[in-house]
Amino acid sequence: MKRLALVTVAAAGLATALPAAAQFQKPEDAIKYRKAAMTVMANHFGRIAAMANGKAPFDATAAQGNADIVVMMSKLPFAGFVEGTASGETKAKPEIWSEPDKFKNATTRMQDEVVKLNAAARTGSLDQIKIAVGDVGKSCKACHDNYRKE
Ligand code: ASC
Repeated sequence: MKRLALVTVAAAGLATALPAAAQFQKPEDAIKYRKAAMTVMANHFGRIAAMANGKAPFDATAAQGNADIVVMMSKLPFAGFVEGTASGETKAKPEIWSEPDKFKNATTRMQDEVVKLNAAARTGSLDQIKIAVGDVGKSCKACHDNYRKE
């Protein structure tokens, strides 16, 4: 049992350490993966945004749970932006690969903002959440404006 646990932990560590490209059999798989991760992230962010915008009743516990999911999901999409995935069923702009440092900065900004949203959710203050939701939204938009086709 102990050995099995060790093997499982080792396997999980290896899986996360593998280069992103090795995780996808085909370019389409990477595109599907990143879109799926974005979809789940947007859905759970949207549930908090709905509370912030008065479109859903404020539920502090639900806001916290959704923020946890957003933080986790925010780490995932970018492994899917592997070389050779600028065409196909994607709105990704070629600038993602021609200016990787700028793209990375934009993704890091979003990841930082969702961590702040999670902290705001933990205060239980809707006012704090409203501010953080606005900042997260701006970080989503900034990246989409530069790196996503219409
Ligand atoms: C969302 C969502 C986005 C961002 C963006 C903010 O809820 O799905 O892509 O916010 O619309 O401008």
